[in-house]
Parts: sequence; structure tokens; C-alpha cells
Amino acid sequence: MSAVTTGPIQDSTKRYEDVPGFPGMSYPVRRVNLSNGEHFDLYDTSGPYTDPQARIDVEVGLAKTRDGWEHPEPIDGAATQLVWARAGIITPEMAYVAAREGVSPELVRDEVARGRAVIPANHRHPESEPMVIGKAFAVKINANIGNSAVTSSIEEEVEKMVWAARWGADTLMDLSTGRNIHETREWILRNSPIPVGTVPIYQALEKVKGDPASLTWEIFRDTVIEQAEQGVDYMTVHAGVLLRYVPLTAKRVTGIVSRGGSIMAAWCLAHHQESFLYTHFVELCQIFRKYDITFSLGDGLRPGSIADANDEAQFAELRTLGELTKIAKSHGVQVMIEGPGHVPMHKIVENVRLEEELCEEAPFYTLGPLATDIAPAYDHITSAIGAAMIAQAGTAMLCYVTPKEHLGLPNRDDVKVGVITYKIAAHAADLAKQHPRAQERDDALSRARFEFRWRDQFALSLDPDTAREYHDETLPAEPAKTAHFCSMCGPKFCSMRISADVRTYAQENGLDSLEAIEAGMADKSAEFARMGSSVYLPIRAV
Ligand code: IRN
Ligand code: FE2
Repeated sequence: MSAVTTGPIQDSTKRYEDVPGFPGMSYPVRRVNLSNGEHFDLYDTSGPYTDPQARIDVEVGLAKTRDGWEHPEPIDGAATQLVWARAGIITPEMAYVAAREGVSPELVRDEVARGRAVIPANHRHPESEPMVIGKAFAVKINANIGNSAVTSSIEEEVEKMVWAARWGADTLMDLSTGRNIHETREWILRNSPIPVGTVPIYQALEKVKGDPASLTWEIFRDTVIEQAEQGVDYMTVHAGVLLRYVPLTAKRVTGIVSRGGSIMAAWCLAHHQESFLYTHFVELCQIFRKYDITFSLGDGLRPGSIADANDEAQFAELRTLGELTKIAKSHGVQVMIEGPGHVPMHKIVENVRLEEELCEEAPFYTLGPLATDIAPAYDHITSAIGAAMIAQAGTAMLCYVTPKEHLGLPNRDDVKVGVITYKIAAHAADLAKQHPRAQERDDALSRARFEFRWRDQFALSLDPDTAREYHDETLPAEPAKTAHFCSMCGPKFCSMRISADVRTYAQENGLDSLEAIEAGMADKSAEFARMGSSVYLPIRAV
């Protein structure tokens, strides 16, 4: 087994805080230790891997913490957060996510009971640290990993999971399609502190050697049970791809781009029958409710290009997902809804509005969407633009897109870039939604920046390693970590330093800030004239 990434993040300490009202339970935080003696606690998805005290043996797996928690009895055969929430019960998972998010357990219970939030937590994944997905809470992000028939090993996939969690992935989807699917997933689950999702139709297709027409409900069902037993927390099921919708995609520029969607469309056409995922949906609910697996109702007909956005095929499927949402909830099963894809900015909000109307505000979980098609190799950016907008409009979780989208399988570096890019989109949306905690981090970082506390600025950032690396590229010496400038403007033209000077000037001269600015400006203009009235100083003068 190759080395798994461990160790703390720059200037940060791993801590566990008590969950109020639940003795013995604690949730993780990343404490950033600031150079001015203060500290700043961050939501932490990294698991024990950033805890120097933890002994991690990936062959053994993480501690099965949730097995020690006391869970309520099933209600009418359903042992789910949804039925417990409806019965007015605050489960250990609800209390845990409430403490993690800094909200009341009652808010969590209420949102889960209404189906506006989900806590994906299969009873058989006791290693996971519960989290909540819903628009009343911080926007979450998902990272996809998984080998294909062509590349990548189990070790690499476990390492990618740890790496994705380290940089902030809230959930992970294992989309493996190659050999050793079962084994790869087992390793990931036993070592994953974040909920794990899958698309079971992929493995079912492997079982029939890649021929969609040979799929049956029984093969699919057995695959779901196999994955359920392993502890998969949520599953993408493309049950909204109905036979009669397939022709609606005929005139599209990019047809059906969803892997799962195309498999089901092929099956429907080959048999000229309604999808077995649709006709057996209630049986699926009966399996899910036993383990508390959350449905992620797949968007098999999502647009794969700007030209196809918001078309009839896409919205017809969404209407069916609305119908299935009600069925799942009536069986006590938690549900979220997958969304597009590729959508130009002016057509984004319509997606959220329709989803909320048709699916009773079940958490929306979207793939970007890409706001334009013209930048392969930069689709983490084209999609983060759409992701930020759709999250501001109410999407609860964003599925990341890496720079390799449309081009190849992401490697470890791509995973990090995808995660950080999506943390930006999610956080920008939290700010716009005025999520109570969001701006505190911006303010802490801005203060550090203004006060030239470089190390604090790095540590508070989403990617401290790269921030430091970029700074050190031009000013590597240790004293530069406290210098009142960086190499971008140099010592003379640092606006932050100049405005700090203005403040000092005001204090020393007993002026209020407006007078100080005027007086300071006059001084600066004299200095400007003295130095030759040139906007660009000769190099030797700097
Ligand atoms: C998310 C929103 N819409 C699609 N997704 C993700 O795409 C989904 O969660 C899963 O990771 C992947 C499924 O892709 P296909 O099978 O629909 O292409
Ligand atoms: Fe695409």
C-alpha cells in the first residue's frame, strides 16, 4: 500500500468538540492558530488523517464510531433519519450535524422531516462523520473518483479519497467501472470519513459484460443490496429516464450524455419496455429504508451542451423525479435530486425554481453546471461559474468538475484543483445567501492580509500550500512572512501599507480619517513630485 496523505494542514490543529446533549460524542474541527494569539475554527472534513495522534492502518480501516451511538428503533420497518425526524426524534446524527454547522438540532430535525435536507448515513458505514445536505445549511461539495477499465489502482483511489477529504470534499462518489469494483469500494468505505455515493447501474453493467440489453431488475437489485451491505450512503438511480422520453433527445446537439441515462435508454429501446428502475421503484425504496440509503435521483437526460439546456427532455425527466420523490418519501426514504450539466447563466435559476416546485424542495445536487462549452481543460472554471449561481439560487450540493472533464480521468492534482474550485463556488454562494458563519472566515483572512500576517493569510485560505508557494516564489526568506509588502507591488506601491500609513498618520496627528486622508494625500503628492512625478519609478529607485 502506498503512503496515504497524513499530517496536519499548515498552522492548524485537529480538535474534537463535544456534541451538546450527547455525552461521549464529538465532532471534528480544524483550529487555525493565528500569529496574534487568536484562533479560528473551521468546519473540517479531513477525518483522522490530519490528526497527528491518530494511528491509521488502511488495511484495518477507521474506527467504527457510529456503531457506539444509540439509535432509535425503526418505525414501520424504516430506520431512517427521515422517519425519526418526522416522529420528532433528534437522532445522534442530527445532533452531530447541528453542532458541526453551528445551528440548533431542532432546525436540522425540522428540515430533514420536511424533506428539505438529507443526512446520508448508511447504518453500515459507521466510520463516517455525519453531515447534512440542504439549502438551510452551508453549501456542500462532492468529489467524484473511481478507476475506469483503462487506468488507476485501488491504492490510488484510496489516496484520492483521503486527498479529496483533506481539501474539503463533503462527500465522495466512487464511480469505478473497471475490474475490482467491489474491492476498491470496500477499501474506500472502510477508510472514508465522508459519506460515499455510487451509481449501482455501473457495476450491474459490468456483471453483464457491458451489454445494456442484458440487464435485468434482479441483477440490478442484487447489486444494490451488495453495495448497501458494504455501507454505501447514497446511490444515484436514473429512474426518471422513461421510454417515452428517449425520442425527445433525438434532435439534441449532444443527445444523452449521462452514462447511467444512456444505459437505461438503451435498455428501454432494446426491450421496448418501461425502465425497470421505474417499475420496481417501490421495491428499491424497501431496500433503501432498511439501511437508510439516500436516493440521489439521477438526471439521465441532463443537457450535455449549452444548446440542449432546459429542453423538453430535461424537464420531462424532472417531472418524473418529482413523482418518484413523493413515493420515496412516503416509504420514509431520504431523497435528493440531481441536476445539470451545461446551462448558460440566464437559464440557471429556472432550474432551481422548477426543481423546488416539482420535487417538494428536496435538496438539489447539480453537476456544475458549465456556463459555456468553449473551454475544455478549464471546465472546473466554466462549471464553477454556473455552480456558484445555482448554489446561490438554492442548490444544496455541488458535484465538482475537474480540469480533465471531457478529456480524461482526473489524477490526484486534478482532484485537488476540482475540490478547491468548488469550495470557492460553494463559499461564494454561502456569502451571497448570508449564511451566518460564512463571512467570518473572509473577515479573518482580510484582517490578516491587511496586517501583513502572511502565515495567517495562508493558513486561513482554502489552499495554504499553494498560497505559500506562490508567495515564496519571489520572496522565500523568512522575514518576508512579516514584511509589509509582497513582490506584486513592491514596498513602495503597496496599497495596504499606504492605507495603514494613513491610519497611523491620523492617530499621530490627531485627525479624523477624512482629514487624515486629505493630509496624507497632500504629503503623498509632495513625495510624488519630489521623486520626479513619474508613475513608474526607475528600477534602481525601488
Ligand atoms: C450530479 C448531478 N448530476 C449528475 N451528477 C453526478 O454525475 C452524479 O452524482 C454521479 O457522480 C455522476 C453520474 O453520472 P452519469 O451516470 O449520470 O453520467
Ligand atoms: Fe459535459
